[in-house]
Amino acid sequence: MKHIIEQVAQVAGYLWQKGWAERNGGNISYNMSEFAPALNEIPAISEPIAIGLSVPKLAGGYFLVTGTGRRMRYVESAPMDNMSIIRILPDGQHYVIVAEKDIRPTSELPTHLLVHNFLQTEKPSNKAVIHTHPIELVAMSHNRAFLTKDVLTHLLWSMIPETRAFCPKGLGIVPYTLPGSVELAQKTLDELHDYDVVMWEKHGVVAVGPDAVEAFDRIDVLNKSAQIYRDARAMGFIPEGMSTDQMNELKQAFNL
Ligand code: 2HA
Ligand code: ZN
Repeated sequence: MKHIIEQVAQVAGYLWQKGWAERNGGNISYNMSEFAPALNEIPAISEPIAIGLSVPKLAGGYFLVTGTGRRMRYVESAPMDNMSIIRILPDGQHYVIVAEKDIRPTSELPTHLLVHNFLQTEKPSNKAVIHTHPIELVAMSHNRAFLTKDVLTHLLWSMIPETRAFCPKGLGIVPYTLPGSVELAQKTLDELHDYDVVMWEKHGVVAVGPDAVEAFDRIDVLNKSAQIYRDARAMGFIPEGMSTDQMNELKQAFNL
């Protein structure tokens, strides 16, 4: 458990260093249900709180979650003053806080839990969910032409071979939706069937991964491509991008 808390704290620090986590921007959650036997012994320190939606597959499960209004830079320096561990109650519609302090979870909890509910059976090796505000990717979501399905995916893949190799499913797109809403959670889930990273138009991204570092890296490779695109445009030309032949060669060589 200590290792997981340390790793989530480390990744919170990366988000701040990248400039992706202004004020309280962004949030991280991690599925800690494997530690249920030990965590079951801990009494609740909050009353039952409604999730606002139903996550039946998570009943009895545990999640490490960054706190609402908390800053990523302080999640790094004082992890358990800025995160808590929650237990999902048997009804799948309420949770209680069990550790360490009564810190209320992120405003994006509906998305985090609905995504974990999906991962539980569809992508069980993925335990971490990150939401953050990567500057260049968010900037690109202000161009309507990039919001058509897979236009941005192919552009980003073509900027540098690593992006396709390490984010082989590309980038899903969710049209602008109110932050923290159940509607945003549901639309995110729809995209996660096909992608591991999803863009929230004019807001940020959500990524899943086996752990917090892997989820972070999926965003980082996509944003690196966005930076290369931006820099080429800033140098005064439209980047050529890798050719279709080069992309196909890569796909075969890396079995993508
Ligand atoms: O945690 O980023 O989307 C603050 C946010 C909400
Ligand atoms: Zn956000």
